[in-house]
Amino acid sequence: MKIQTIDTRPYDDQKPGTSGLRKKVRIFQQRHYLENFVQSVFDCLDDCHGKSLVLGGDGRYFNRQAIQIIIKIAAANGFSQLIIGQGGLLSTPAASHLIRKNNAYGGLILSASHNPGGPDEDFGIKYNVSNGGPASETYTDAFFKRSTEITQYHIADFADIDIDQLGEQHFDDLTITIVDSVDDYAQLMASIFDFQLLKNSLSSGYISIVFDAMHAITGPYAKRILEDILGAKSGSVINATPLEDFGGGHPDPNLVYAKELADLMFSPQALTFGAASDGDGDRNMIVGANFFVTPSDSLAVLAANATLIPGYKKGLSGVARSMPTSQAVDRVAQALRLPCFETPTGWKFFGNLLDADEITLCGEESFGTGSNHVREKDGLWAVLFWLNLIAKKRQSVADIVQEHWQKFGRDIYSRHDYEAVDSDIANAMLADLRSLLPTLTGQSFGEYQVSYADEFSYQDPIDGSVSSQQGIRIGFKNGSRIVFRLSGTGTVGATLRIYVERFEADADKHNVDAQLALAQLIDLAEQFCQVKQRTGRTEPTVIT
Ligand code: VG1
Ligand code: CO
Repeated sequence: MKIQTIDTRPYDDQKPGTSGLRKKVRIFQQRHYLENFVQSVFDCLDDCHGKSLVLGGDGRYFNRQAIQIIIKIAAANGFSQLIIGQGGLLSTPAASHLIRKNNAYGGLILSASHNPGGPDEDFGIKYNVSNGGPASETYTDAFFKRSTEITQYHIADFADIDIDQLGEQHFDDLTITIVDSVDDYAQLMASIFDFQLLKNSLSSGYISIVFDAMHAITGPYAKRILEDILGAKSGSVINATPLEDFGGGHPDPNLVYAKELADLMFSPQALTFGAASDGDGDRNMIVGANFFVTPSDSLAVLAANATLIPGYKKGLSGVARSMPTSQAVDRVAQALRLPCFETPTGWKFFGNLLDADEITLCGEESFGTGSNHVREKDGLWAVLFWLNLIAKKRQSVADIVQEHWQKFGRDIYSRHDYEAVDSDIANAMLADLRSLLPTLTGQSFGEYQVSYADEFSYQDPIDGSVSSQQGIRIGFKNGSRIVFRLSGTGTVGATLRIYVERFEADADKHNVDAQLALAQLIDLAEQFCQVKQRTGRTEPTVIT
């Protein structure tokens, strides 16, 4: 194999965010940009020689070109096996599973997740380690540092590989294996859930479903599992073909962007169950007939009912949620006497807890739920979990959630996003908020008395590493909370996220509209950060 060493110059903007490096496609297309980053990653790993690497992406624009480049750089750096999803396609959870199943050294996942795709939109890349999970901050900091110093990269000199043909190809000491993108993942799901029960419920029409793949990666996975294997009516999976530009939409599963699904599920024709996933297949939105399940509630419901699922029938070792996720799951953990961890935003912080078997289930308010079956959040897994619960309990989605609230109380919750805010304004806003914090404790605002006001810092209980500045929290005596943080996945300006929650024990007040129930807290949030006043916006870009 002929290997070339190419001289290059560092870029200064290759710092990975919440989940990998995400930039506009045009930035990735700059000379040596992708090559620099991939070489920087490999430079920070121990020796790559003789090891295997999993490779795949969500199929967005630039996926196929990027895969060819990465194949050649991986070959030049000594990997002996590359395991690639057919057509370059792998959902994020499927990639995580392939790394684990094959005892691979790691994997590169190409995705900007829920961000739009196309020549003028976003691309992304992230490295996952041998447990199948995203590299920790120690790694991503090292990748960034290396990228600011890099002067050369290595690349093998061979023709593009056929990534559409299943099977093995050999080049000297390197084996390239093109695998079916869905097979292994589908087998994993069959080992966790009661497929026979699901088959009976779906093929008989007892449960009717619509799954919106949003023209993204879960199309082929959902079609195979829900329609072909479990017998859901053909056409239950909509927008099922992955497109390079996701059909021009945002592959972000919320009620705004999954409009077709939302319109159907909030109409008289609503089916038993509706769900959607995102660009790379790790998020899930769950909807019942005329009923939306907040992701925080979803996590709590799954934890409370886990023993009904074959894969979790022995119970959970513990649970975890990201800091801005509502405290609903904490109540379940308390009732079941389970350890409950609060981590910073981003799946990489769950990895150590899962590896050490401190937790079995975990989740985030941003439509992410998962378990120890992989080391990423997993959209279709959550969908199958819910379907299995509905089939087993023989209850509607709304009944399951309302019954849960009656038992545990309801954590009324909402997130307000202000997207593409001028970065200087956003940073100043947070700085001012930070300086306000010491004055807040003890102050009262109507019925809300501040019991703590701080900036979240996390010490990993397993490796002791500390991650600071992970979001500003203002907590009140009655258990309510407001959290502010800047997004680490956006590619345009800054995105301010405001998370508000209030606990309601009274079952008579559970069926209130969240925005109304939270109105006072939402006003307070504005009073504290003044985002509307400072940006001239009249309302958030997205409310969930
Ligand atoms: C967002 C979510 C976070 C999630 C991350 C990656 O990050 O808030 O919970 O882990 O996206 O998800 P941020 O920094 O923009 O708030 V995905 O599906 O984009 O990989
Ligand atoms: Co995603």
